[in-house]
Amino acid sequence: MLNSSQECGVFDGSFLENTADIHVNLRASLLENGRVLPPPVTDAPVIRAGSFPDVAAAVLFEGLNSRGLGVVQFDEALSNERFVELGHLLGVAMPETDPSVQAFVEADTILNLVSAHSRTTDVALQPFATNSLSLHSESSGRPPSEQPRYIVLMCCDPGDNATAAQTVLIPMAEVRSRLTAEHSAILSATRYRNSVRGPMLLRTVDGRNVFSFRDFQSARLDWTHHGDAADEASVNEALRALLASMYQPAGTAGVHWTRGLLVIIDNTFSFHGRTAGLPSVAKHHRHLKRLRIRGAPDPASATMQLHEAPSRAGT
Ligand SMILES: O=C(O)CCC(=O)C(=O)O
Ligand SMILES: [Fe+2]
Repeated sequence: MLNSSQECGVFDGSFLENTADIHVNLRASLLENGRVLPPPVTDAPVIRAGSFPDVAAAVLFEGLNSRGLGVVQFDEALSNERFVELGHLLGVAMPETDPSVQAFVEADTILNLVSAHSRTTDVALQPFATNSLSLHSESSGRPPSEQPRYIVLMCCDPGDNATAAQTVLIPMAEVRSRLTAEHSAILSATRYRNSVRGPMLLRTVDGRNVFSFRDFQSARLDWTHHGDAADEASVNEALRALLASMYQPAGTAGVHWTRGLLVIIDNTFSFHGRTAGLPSVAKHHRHLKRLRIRGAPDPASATMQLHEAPSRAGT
């Protein structure tokens, strides 16, 4: 018998991964086994930090426009001031207000991702530890207008080994291409139950398939389905297919961090995550600086802004 919410085509359910799910092994093999992934870009231009923003900004916007990824290698890490200025070219930087991360925040919007802790089960500490980070889109439960459009990462110190703790990228188009039409339809009509204003897990933006989704690993994911799926098991099967597709190795890249390398991820183009770091006997810790940018809806309008920006060349 249908319950009252099923009668009007909306029903709730919960997803819990099984250790036998395909993605569980794929995830361990991608994130935990010391694999060195191909870098997303092999020809990142080397640019003097002092010439910022003129040369770098054009390269970054070109990459963001064409494939949702901007990469430049600065000869030196940008100062906080210039890093913030680069963020302004993209949009409005989001303040880091979470009380649990305040010790790592500078100038309201810069998060220092320093892997100073060894492995921990405390989820709030994991970005600052040698843990891997499961694949996700940033702020996946928030309404689209409150999600960052760009994640800007700049390396101050790769730590003892540049290919431990790679930032992992997988294009959403690639993930979508491995799903059946039926699974995609279910994901397009399912959202996190607790995020009443949040988007469906899959939606279309400017004709592109965009996911808002985080792999919660062994934690339970409560969802609400608004579509035509037959039952709870059908929705969970679509979620399993999504996770299996996210962790397929084909199309995955890993950033090999070097000091001064700057990577901008369009949060509507790729999922990101991180491979595990080395145990923290490290002499010096991996250190990235991060900005989250609530972007102009279209990088083209950010380019407009660039042309209006005052030149800083040679200063
Ligand atoms: O540490 C990393 O490589 C990525 C961390 C991350 O997911 C983020 O800053 O949003
Ligand atoms: Fe992230």
